[in-house]
Amino acid sequence: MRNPIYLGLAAALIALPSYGDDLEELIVTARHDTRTINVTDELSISPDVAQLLKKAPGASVNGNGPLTGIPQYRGMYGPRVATSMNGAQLAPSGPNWMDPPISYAVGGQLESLEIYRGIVPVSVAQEAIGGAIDARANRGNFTTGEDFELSGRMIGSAQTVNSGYHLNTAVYAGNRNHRIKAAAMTESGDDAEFKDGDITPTEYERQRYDLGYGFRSGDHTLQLDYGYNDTGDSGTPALPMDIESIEGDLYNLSYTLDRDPSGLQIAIDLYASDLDHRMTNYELRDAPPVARWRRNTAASDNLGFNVATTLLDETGRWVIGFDGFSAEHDSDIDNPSNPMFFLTNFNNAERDVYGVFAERHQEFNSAWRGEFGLRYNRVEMDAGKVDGTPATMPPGQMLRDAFNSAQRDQDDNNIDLVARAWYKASETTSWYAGLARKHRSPSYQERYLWLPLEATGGLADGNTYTGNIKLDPEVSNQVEFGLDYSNDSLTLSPRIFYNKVDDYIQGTPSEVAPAVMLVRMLNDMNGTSNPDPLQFNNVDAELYGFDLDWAWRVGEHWSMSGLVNYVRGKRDDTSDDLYRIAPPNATVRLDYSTASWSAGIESVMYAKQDNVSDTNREQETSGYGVVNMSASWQATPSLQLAAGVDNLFDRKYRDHLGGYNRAANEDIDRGERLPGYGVNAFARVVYEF
Ligand SMILES: [Cu+2]
Repeated sequence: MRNPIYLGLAAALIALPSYGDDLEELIVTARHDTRTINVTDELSISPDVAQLLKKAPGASVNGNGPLTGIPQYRGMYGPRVATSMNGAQLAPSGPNWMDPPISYAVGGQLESLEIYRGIVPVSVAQEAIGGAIDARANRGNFTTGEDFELSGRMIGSAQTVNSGYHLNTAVYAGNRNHRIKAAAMTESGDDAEFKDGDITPTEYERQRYDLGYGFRSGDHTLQLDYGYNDTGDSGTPALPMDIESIEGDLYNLSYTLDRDPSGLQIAIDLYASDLDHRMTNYELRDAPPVARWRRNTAASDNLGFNVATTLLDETGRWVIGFDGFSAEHDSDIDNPSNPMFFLTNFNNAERDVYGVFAERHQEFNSAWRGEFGLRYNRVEMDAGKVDGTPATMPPGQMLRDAFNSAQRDQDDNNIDLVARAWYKASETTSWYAGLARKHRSPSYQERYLWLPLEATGGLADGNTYTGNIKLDPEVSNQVEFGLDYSNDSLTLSPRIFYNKVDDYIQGTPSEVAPAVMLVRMLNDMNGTSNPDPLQFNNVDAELYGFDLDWAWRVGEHWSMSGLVNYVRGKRDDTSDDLYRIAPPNATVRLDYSTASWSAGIESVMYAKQDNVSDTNREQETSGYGVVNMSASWQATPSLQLAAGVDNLFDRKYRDHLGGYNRAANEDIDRGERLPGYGVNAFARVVYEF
């Protein structure tokens, strides 16, 4: 098999600079079109970092369980939204994304969490037709002296809705050449409550350990990071199984050359992760009859690299680079009470992406600024042969034999284009327009799911699917316009967008006769009533809408802020709507702050969602509003105390993105949309030294 690490090393050597000292000193203000969520200020006690994204315009979260939030941005989610952590990509071990990439970011240790607004620059992510998220961990600081300086951060929080707690300690030591980090986190919670009972199973437990070492000499920095994730029994009531374990080793080696002031930067990342996962349908929820117990053991091995060079000149900068990411997936299903039963769900399903890009940031004059990007990606996929007990039945046998004799290796060549421009009309007002054409090749589930199952990357729609090896890549054609207004007291950033996606990958009623036959046969045998399966196919879709964030400072202590999000997703080839699209929503927040303490109250309002997908048998959801409040007090320069209440009025509501209940529960019917959490009082202590 190709080994991207060696390619990366070779590439790194080639990329080493032949810089001269004649580059002119020039200061260019980088103006990322991003929203940075200030992790220290945001008072989120959720164990799920994805929840923080709701503070950014256009972003929401598909929830399948307390640790499994899948970011949604302007109606797109899953592999359509790129996530990187310290420059590293990661393909979840769970075929249902029980461990979405962002779940490996540790909230209390983040230096920043950024979400790119709208069209994603080609330099930022390989495949990002729906957005990009970048999480950066705090690695500590180099200092100026010989002596090591010690610093650290301890966080403890607790909440009432699930008796959950979170403890996180990070210790940093650094001098001018070395920095060291050691961190540990533990968290757990019971089943969450809502007004009429408990949401089961939503218990969770997770530990995380991180070590980092950095070496700096002159302009050169070398950094080595290691993380170990250990998730235990954790519920996912919107999915057919619950997490028994997610164990992950994450490795990251990076080198940066930062030639300030000449303005040459080189960044090289080599990274890998080794993720193992197990889930069952009988441990955390009421078990089905023993014959239908299922245990799924899955793994993903990830390897990747990025090499990027930034070169400043008098009128802007070039960013040129290349990257590779390789993910390999295995998933096996068995029944511990029946050694005869086995099923190879995915065997060595491999997906490699190799990309090369060039991006130009150009300052035309004091008013006009542009960004132009070109990226070529080659996507290579393959999967090994499969088998399983269901293949002892004729339709299963037909599916297996068809899959095993098919040409499973598939290559795509994708060319992405981005053009964006900003016009600064005055000191307060800047206009923006963006155009892009971007591709996403199918996921391994979409291509290689051979037997009708619900292993869909967390769609959680209750349908079984089969893949389609011959799928074409999605082609997204995007256009967006916006305004950034900012004066002494008011900032306002509206955007409107239109995204036409040719060959959008969507489950459609299966025309694979043995797949339909098998589901019907199993219904007869088991007395179940599963609907006919879907198959992943290329259709056409469009998504459009607008989003806005605003902030208004009213006098010295008072401020108001808010978000407005609207997105509509439709099929273009038939009259159906797209599945699991966030309803229109708005947040309004009022804050009072002094130097040492602050308090805020916010109202979060969601409209009903009645634009739902018939194909996915999606249920409509009513609108609702929730009120949250919080306060924080900087007791001493090193000690911060905070407390708050979410869902103050214990409102019973259903989050349209929250999925349907799949576990027996006397308080919530099966198939009913899951309720949101009830009233939740929480407290947090942050101690920094
Ligand atoms: Cu899983």
